[in-house]
Amino acid sequence: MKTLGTRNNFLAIEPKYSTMANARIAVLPAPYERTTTYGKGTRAGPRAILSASAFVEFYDDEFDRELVFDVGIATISPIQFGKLAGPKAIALIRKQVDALLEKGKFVVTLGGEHTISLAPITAHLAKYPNLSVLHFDAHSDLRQAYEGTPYSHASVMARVIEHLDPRRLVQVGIRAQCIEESRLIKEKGINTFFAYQMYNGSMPGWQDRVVESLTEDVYVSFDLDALDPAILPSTGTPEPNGMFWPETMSLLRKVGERRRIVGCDVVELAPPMGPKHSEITAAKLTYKLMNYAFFRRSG
Ligand SMILES: [Mn+2]
Repeated sequence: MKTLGTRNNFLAIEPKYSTMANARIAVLPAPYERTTTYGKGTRAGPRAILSASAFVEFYDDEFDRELVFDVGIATISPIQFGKLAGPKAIALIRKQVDALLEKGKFVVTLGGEHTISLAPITAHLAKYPNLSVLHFDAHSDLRQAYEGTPYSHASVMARVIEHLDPRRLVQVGIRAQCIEESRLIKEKGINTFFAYQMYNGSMPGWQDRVVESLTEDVYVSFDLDALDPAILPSTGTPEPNGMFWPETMSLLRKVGERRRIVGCDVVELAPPMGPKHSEITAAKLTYKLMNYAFFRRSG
């Protein structure tokens, strides 16, 4: 598998820490965009995260650690989708994630639209049967189909629960959905933490309740529109009443402390939709996710 060099890879890392042989973490850019609805541009998301990551510090103050030099991070060449769409595109990503998992890598997939998450989630589920999915999003993404396709960014979690016990899907930051999605959440016992509950005081200790809802092995699927548009405006479908940085970090820290994060994705950055600081925030979030995942591990 081809990897990107220092000038283009995640964090702009020299080869000593960024070749496949030297890296425990693999970043897989999947610039797939077919079904975005409001704002376009998620196909430029992975490249923008990689470019911005050159300005993220190697050193993490919270952990007093330069994770990149402890474990190494390789960035795979972006997947070329050509005309592939829907299940064929998902299969292409799945093949790459499977190959990386087989090599023992911790895989971080960068979208692209949220549809891509189906591939790494099912790949991790095959390796970790006890998996639960921690899904950060403004939207529950549980529509059976959207604008005629079941492989839509608005339907990705409806596809996921065809493979995963719906009670093992834990959603946070949710604040925009249709009534059918709301009914499905109740009917299937999906663990959805709505933004209004997180913020109106009706659910004290919601962060601990999120962690308690998770099994030991956790996959984190992070749609960047979970964050408030004030801190990350560049997404295809921004929604008010989103999550802010400190609570996002403290929740991820709790998950890293009490569970095992086995893989993650960061999706839905749409650079043309807003200012540059979104890109830095997305890149920093991606590195923080790695730090929380390796919280209890030396390598
Ligand atoms: Mn979303």
